Amino acid sequence: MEFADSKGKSPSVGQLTDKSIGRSLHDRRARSLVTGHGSFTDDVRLENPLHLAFTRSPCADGVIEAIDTTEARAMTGVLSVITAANLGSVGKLAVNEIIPLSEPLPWPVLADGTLDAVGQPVAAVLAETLLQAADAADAVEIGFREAGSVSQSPGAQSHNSNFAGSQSVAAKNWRQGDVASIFDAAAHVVSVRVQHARLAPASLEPRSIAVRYDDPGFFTIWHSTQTPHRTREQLAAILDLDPQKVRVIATDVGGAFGMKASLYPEEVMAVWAARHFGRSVRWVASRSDDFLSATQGRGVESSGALAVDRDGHFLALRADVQAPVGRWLPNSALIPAWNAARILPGPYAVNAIDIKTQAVAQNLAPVGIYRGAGRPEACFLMERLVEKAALATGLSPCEIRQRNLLPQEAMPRTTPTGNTLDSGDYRRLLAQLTTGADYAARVVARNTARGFGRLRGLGLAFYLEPSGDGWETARVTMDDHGAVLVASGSSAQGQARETAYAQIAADALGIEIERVTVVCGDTETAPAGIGALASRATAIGGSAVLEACRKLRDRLAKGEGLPITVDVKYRNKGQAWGYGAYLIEVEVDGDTGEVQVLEALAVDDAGVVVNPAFAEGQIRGGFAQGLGEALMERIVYDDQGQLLTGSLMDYALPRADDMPSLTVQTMETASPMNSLGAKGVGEAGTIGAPAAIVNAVIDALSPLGVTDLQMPLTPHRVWQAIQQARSDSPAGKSDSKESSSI
Ligand code: SMO
Repeated sequence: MEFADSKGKSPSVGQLTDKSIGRSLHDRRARSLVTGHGSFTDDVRLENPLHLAFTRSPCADGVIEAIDTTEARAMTGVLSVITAANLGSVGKLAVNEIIPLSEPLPWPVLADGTLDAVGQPVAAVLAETLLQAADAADAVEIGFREAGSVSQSPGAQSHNSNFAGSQSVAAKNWRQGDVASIFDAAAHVVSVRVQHARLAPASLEPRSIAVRYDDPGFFTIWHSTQTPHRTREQLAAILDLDPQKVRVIATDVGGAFGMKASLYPEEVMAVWAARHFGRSVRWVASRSDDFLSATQGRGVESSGALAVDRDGHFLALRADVQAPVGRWLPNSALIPAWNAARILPGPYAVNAIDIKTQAVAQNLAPVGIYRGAGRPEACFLMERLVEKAALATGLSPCEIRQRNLLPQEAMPRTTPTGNTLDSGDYRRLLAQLTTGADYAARVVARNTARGFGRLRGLGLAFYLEPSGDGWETARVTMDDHGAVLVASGSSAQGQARETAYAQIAADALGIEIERVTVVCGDTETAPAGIGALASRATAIGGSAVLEACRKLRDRLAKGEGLPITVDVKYRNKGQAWGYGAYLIEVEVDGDTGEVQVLEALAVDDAGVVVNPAFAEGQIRGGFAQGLGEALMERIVYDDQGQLLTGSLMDYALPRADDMPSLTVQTMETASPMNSLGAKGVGEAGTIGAPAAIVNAVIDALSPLGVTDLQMPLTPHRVWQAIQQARSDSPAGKSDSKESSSI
């Protein structure tokens, strides 16, 4: 179809048949970002802003007796010091009660009467410069008495952690089948207990907010967030603002990983102060601020048992998941507890289950979603059980998985926890991995290495990655000249959304991609939407773009003149379940306990892939974070709830040279749950890598009799396990250190 534009040219639609979906086009934003021309929240210029700094709680569980702000108030440049006493009444952050809360927790912007965690904001200092604010925050004195014993931290302690003294705030139980009888009669029962360390999401850009105040009562807020519309809605609710007078802009966001999908007390304080003083306000977290008071991930402790028949078929699963939350709940605080349980029994055909989960409050930093958000925990528990079942039955790790993976004919499959696995061919994907990787030859090579006394191991893991459920918006406008503007309610933090959505729009409209501009992340220019989290932005947000473009094309075909704007609120039919399998080859140094990941191979099915390079980037980035969890990352508190890993000198993040060779392959089965057919891929590597790596290391140490290890597999832990195994087992003793090294 053709129509004349004002210059007399004819912008055409539907002419282009070359597909842009499926091509690895360059990220439109990449050049700016890698050359330092990005614009992050801290780059935003504010006129004469106040700077905000916080005095934080030195105690994990205390009663405030007095807060002395006299000295701080008298310091140069200080405008004000705010405590709970002069804050007035402030609302509370909304929590997604995916599991109903039995025990709502308070949400103080500043500590009110009690100290609930080390690092909790207690007093807010507003000053003319950041340094003045920080100095004055140091001068505020908090008088308090300790209130009692600190809840033990699951995952935070190195050994013997438990939930004693912690408070359950939400719980759920799924049951199906006569689990007890099946366990009684089973040929084999294997069990495992897992402690996930608490992890720091550690985005390159810490939390940041810049608030511009304009009379009368207008706020323009730059916020480093995954969910700008949520920020606006929640700020309006908490501070009783008119949402029409609040504009939230997520400019470039330097990583988020779930940690920036919720609003923080510090950020609410910044907006409160802008209103109170009628001035612009800026707050930027330091790295220490983020370690202390940003949401952390994982920390889940779980135990599970699997009943297996003589032929290696899985019969029944028992699981008990305990997921920590802090003393205040971010929006998605209950998601990890839910995901870590409801995704079980994973990709396997198990019909009888008894799965319990609970969220447990602790006097430590808040816990929220972190890349994977319960998915890695579910995968890890199941894949450790599968590995033990292989040993118990004498089947190979490949064979036992093939025997129990749901066959393609079983799709769609309603799982015993009530989820619908939408599509996929799990068995073919695993076969593609093991064939492509020449698994059989690697087993021979491993056994040969073992013959020389080397600790070589192979590890497999099969993971599921449910993407989010619900709706997202898109507004697509074609102007008089045929130029297309796509405004998405989703947002982005480095996923190259602008390019991927342009690819979708170009294909749907049959036009050159250069004609498409994509904007998102600004509540004024984008329709109200959800954001970039839960592996949902391509599957749901991309489908919204697709549907809007299809409607626009239909209206053009019916002869409507330009400009045309189409608004779509797209709702998916259900979650799209991405999945994949990872194979890891490791060698452990028996003298030092150091783990070397020799090679990693991945096959992922993310459904329809819009841009293979972006999908691969997500898999590699996710893998790096999964490697970090498996080998080195751990938040540590002492038994008084004092943070011992408060800097990047103490908290080990993986570096480029820690990454092994990673071969990424994909398989593509379109999801029937959304228009695009896409599944999630942003969390893939983070979910699959830890289980595969730990399985490989335990396999490497299996000749010594090692059967369990808790992450992170630091050289110290692995060395201890080796020493323990050698002193425990008669075989280990005869296999002397000398003969097994070199
Ligand atoms: S952990 Mo994600 O950003 O839902």
